Amino acid sequence: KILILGACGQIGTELTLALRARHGAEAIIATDIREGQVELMASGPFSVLDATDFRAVEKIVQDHKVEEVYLMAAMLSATAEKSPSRAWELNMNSLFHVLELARQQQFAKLFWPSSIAVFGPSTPKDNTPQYTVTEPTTVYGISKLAGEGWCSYYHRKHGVDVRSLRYPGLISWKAEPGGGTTDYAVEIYHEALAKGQYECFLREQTRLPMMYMEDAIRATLELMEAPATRVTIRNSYNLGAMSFTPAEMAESIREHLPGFRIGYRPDFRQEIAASWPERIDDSKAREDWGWEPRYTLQDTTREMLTRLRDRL
Ligand code: VAH
Repeated sequence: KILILGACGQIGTELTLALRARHGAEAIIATDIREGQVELMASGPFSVLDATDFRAVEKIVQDHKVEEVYLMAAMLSATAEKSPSRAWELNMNSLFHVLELARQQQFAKLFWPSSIAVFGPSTPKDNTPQYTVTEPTTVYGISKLAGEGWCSYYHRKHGVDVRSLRYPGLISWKAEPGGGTTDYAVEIYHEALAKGQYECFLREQTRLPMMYMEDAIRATLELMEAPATRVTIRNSYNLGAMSFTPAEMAESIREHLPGFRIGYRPDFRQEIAASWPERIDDSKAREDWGWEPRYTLQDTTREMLTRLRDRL
């Protein structure tokens, strides 16, 4: 059985659906602090579960004889800046609980998402290497960097098979993103279809590493299914696909909606975005377990506009 904590989030929703397609609905125990969107809730068993409640997580692991855990519950960068202590508690205590259960051999394999947010202003921004300076300036980035250290520690000291990816900004249509700095890259499609225009909260030329959700889900499953001997990085793998600015994104939308207009009104999230890399070097993921992205910005824009139109 596979347990997903945070199954109703932007990644959790699609991860749950992909794992259910692969292993069967009953093999996946989906949990979150509250219910999620319709398709997810109709796809198989769901339980309300607080990922920071050790006894509750332990009980569900034991009751269902869970062998694998995906901890997708977290507070993202923008929201975390407004609630630092709650962000730290959610992001760290949930991780400690599952690392401890894995150390006690109550389950065998753990996935935990990190982020390009572990990099800061002192990190080289172009082709950011796997090994480089990591001085995050956001609450979220600090928690993700600390979490990477604990994952590596539990692997080295206790042999825990924990695997992690430094996701770039993720673009998806099935579930809304929640409180991220890269969420502009999702909102823009909704607004382009609804209003023909979008007011972006980042600057026109802010270049960020991004990825379409299909690629992110495939990377997660490929990493988790790789032989343990191929997984040589046990803090977290750099993972990349594309990099673009809001201006370039608007251009790709105008290929489908010629009249689309974009305006810029940077807010506090601009400072967060400006502290992150522009392009990621993910050669270690490519060497170790054969990572290869498939979606470009053009593919992403075509997919997003088509799917959102069909849903409207
Ligand atoms: C955020 N989507 O914006 C997340 C992610 C790299 C960005 O960590 O906080």
